[in-house]
Amino acid sequence: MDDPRGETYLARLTPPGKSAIATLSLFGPRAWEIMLKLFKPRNKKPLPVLPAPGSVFLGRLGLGHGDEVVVGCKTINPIHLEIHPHGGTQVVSMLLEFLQAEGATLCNWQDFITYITKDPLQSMALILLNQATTSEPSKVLLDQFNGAFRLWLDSFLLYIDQGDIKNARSLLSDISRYSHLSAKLIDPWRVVLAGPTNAGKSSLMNILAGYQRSIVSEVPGTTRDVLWLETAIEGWPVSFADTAGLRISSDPLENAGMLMGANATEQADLILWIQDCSVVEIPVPVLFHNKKIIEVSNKIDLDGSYASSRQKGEIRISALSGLGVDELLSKIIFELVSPIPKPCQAVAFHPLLKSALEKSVEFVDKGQLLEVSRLWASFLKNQN
Ligand SMILES: Nc1nc2c(ncn2[C@@H]2O[C@H](COP(=O)(O)OP(=O)(O)OP(=O)(O)O)[C@@H](O)[C@H]2O)c(=O)[nH]1
Ligand SMILES: [Mg+2]
Repeated sequence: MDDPRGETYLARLTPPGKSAIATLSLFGPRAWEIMLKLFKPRNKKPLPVLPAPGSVFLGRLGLGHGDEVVVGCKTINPIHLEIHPHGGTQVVSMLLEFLQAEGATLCNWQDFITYITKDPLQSMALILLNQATTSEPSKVLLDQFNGAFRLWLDSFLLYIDQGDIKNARSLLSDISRYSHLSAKLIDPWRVVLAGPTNAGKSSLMNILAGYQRSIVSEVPGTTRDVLWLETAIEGWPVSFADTAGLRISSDPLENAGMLMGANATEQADLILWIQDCSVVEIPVPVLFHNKKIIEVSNKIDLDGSYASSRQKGEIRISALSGLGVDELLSKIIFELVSPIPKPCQAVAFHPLLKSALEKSVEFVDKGQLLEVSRLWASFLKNQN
């Protein structure tokens, strides 16, 4: 996005710390003028008055002290350069100082992205993309960065302009199917392991972790604190919480643990209600009735005859052998993520976009089409 103040911005795009090379970027009307002052090509040929987009120069950046760098020109209108010096922290600091002394304004990479990206929706997607930790959200965000949401919005606003409520509604209902993803592309879903004492919650936690995250013992009431494990299932980010087993207890510490577990379930997107299939079944507590729940029968290795009395919707596992755990993981993803967007599907990839969509639905339902156009115009303006 062109900066109305005509500033030339400078940012370090690689993270602080030591590395073989670093990447700095200069963007704005004075970017090349600054290079002409500070950069001397190794081949001694004079630099062009303006660089061609895609051209690359090897030379020395700095008057007096300096570093050998590669400078690449990405665009010329406006001028956008990338500079690759050696990656030592002091070298990078020195070069940033030289560039600032010539008038470049240093900013962080998030702000820099908003300056260099023409479409605010694209910069929102790019910032999230840089924070995504697992593969599937990254694919969704890449699609939005490449224009999936923008394409949807342009078509939607065209229908709104034309007063075509039927098609506008159909686009809204299509994209709303994926609104559950809007807050979950960066932050993991929270899944709480709850159930009676000794049911095997901590054993399941350890199988999910692949190491001993929780203490397992045959003594009921072993787990007290809430223990979190952040992991990925089928490429989606999920945090599991192992909690204290539920039972009537006179031990204040155990009761405190149960309370912490109950608090964790308040924030949960999904609860695994885990039971030992070889003992009497305990119904799901009323506390969890407003939550998504998967009922899990554990220890199926203990009682072969019980396998035939499988309940509808119940997943049967052995946290000891791992039997049934893959099926459980698939069910978790189905409950949390489905419908999973197909490639190039437009998704409201940020909670702010989800709110704007919900407002659009309200306005369309009331026939206030002008308000829809205003809403999106002001939304896009505020993102700049
Ligand atoms: N045979 C069998 N034993 C299991 C299985 N899962 C857990 N156990 C055993 O059951 C006992 C309790 O397991 P934990 O994982 O500590 O149970 P928990 O639900 O975390 O218990 P609390 O923390 O006390 O609430 C341990 O002796 C485990 O080895 C299983 O699938 N099969
Ligand atoms: Mg436990």
